[in-house]
Amino acid sequence: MTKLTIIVAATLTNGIGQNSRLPWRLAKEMSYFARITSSAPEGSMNAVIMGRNTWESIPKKFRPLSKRVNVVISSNKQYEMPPDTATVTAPVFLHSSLETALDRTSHSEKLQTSAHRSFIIGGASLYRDTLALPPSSSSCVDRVLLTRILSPAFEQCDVYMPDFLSAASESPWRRSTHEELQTWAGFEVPEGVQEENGVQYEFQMWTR
Ligand code: FOL
Repeated sequence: MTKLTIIVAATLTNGIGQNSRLPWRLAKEMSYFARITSSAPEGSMNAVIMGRNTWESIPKKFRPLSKRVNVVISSNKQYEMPPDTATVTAPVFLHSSLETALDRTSHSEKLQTSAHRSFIIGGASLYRDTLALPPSSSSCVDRVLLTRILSPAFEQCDVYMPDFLSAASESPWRRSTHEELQTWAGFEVPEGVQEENGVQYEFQMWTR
């Protein structure tokens, strides 16, 4: 049973992107993303699983995301990783479907051991596909690390994540306490409304 954690920053109307990039620039929020997805016990690594558009949206100097196993999904069998990936700073795997990606991430030959934690880092279609995995299947999303962007509204977003909190689900989502979030993260996470560049947001964790 592979447990998957979605990590996402989304507005109150679930906006996550605009013109193939993040609608905001929040340095501390991005450090939280980097720290939580990179934190793994000595000798192990987490996996960051993403769709092809998300891979291409990561600035070249940051991809592959360091200290994490990068798993990219593209149904286009001709898709080749951009050549800048030759600078092998972190392992990168390309898969043509979510099923094979999850399969290999949970018991990979190449990885030697399985990933410590597996994070789904977007985008919208990968969030949708993974949220739809039934709880009975071999992999399932049981946790969402949601950074809720409270204001401004960012109405110009052109990509939205599914409204997982309102969608009918066999098991309801419950918001963790801030203490539970910190315990799972393994480090101190700022509590309450944060502000950067005039943008207000809050770190939340939801489980089911
Ligand atoms: N989740 C949250 N909470 N915030 C995000 O910004 C976010 N972004 C994505 C997925 N989940 C998210 C997808 N987009 C980088 C860039 C875009 C991106 C994900 C990661 C990136 O460059 N990350 C670097 C940090 C660079 C820095 O410190 O500025 C990394 O090492 O993780």
